[in-house]
Amino acid sequence: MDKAEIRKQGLEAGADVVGFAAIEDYHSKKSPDPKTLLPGVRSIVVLGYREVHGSLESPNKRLSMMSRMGTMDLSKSGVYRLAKLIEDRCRVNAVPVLASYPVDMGLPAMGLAGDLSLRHAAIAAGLGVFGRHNLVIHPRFGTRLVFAAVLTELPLTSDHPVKDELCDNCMLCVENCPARALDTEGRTEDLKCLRVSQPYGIGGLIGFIRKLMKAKPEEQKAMLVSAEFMHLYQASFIGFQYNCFECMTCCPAGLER
Ligand code: B12
Ligand code: SF4
Ligand code: SF4
Repeated sequence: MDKAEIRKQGLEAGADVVGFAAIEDYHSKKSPDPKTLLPGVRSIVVLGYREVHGSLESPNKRLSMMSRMGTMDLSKSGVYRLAKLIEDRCRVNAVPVLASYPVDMGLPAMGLAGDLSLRHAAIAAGLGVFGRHNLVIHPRFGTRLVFAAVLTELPLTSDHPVKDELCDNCMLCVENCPARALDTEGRTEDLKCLRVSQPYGIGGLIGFIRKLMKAKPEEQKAMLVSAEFMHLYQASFIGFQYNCFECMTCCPAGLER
């Protein structure tokens, strides 16, 4: 399979964009060496799936999250399908990398670094550039792309990098971030973002358990039927719940609709 055929198959599997990076062009200082994921790795196929605009912009953030999960499911089946096709047709190994979780929850990453940095992979694969919000902006789909990837042993060349500065520093993302997590250029303050964007994530769970342990028996009974506990329960089986998508929705850069 050549790049054109892999791209065609990726698009047929539901991706909106497909890009290629030779492994030498992928640089992410804080991420593991890709050889620890696939010893013979030579290239990365990056697939971008656009978010559903109506859901992303919905005032009901449950619908935005639902749409994110649907988009991630689509990307999951896309990368598994493509990886198997590459293995069958080219007789090389391939490794799908999912859009988000699972990630290493142990030290030092503690859930804050993926096995492959999909933003750095997307940039190396010619799918966009970093914006002031530290997310990748695509020339057509803007910030509204979810990425997933397939590592392969095929010697594929990188696509041309995006040369344009798509972010014009309008600062809308910084001003609209409810957590003020983007105030420092080139750095997202992870914990500030997490507290607002995932109120029912690990931080919320630890806070709830601490309060529960200190509460009197009657208060404990009430806490276990509270909305807070119900949200935590739901997060425990759906995986995670983002409540904030502001930096994605407010960014006008590159967005063609
Ligand atoms: C852990 C994680 C987080 C952590 C952040 C940890 C971190 N510092 O990266 C938290 C929970 C805070 C988070 C938040 C969000 N995330 Co997140 N997250 C991830 C995940 C799973 C791993 C990221 C990782 O490995 N980071 C570690 C290393 C690579 O980070 P780093 O080297 O420190 O780089 C950081 C900075 O240094 C800076 N940076 C690095 N190099 C350069 C160069 C330039 C020029 C600039 C300007 C900046 C810059 O960018 C990074 C942001 O802090 C990825 C999926 C994946 N496997 O890649 C998704 C991912 C990055 N998240 C994504 C999204 C959309 C979000 C949120 C909008 C949440 C939401 N509602 O969806 C927010 C946005 C926060 C923001 N504006 O930065 C998307 C980004 C898509 C895109 N178009 O870019 C990804 C790729 C998921 C996906 N499959 O699409 N996320
Ligand atoms: S909202 Fe404005 S400043 Fe932020 S990334 Fe987009 S174009 Fe750049
Ligand atoms: S997801 Fe929300 S809280 Fe996190 S950086 Fe983006 S706007 Fe800020």
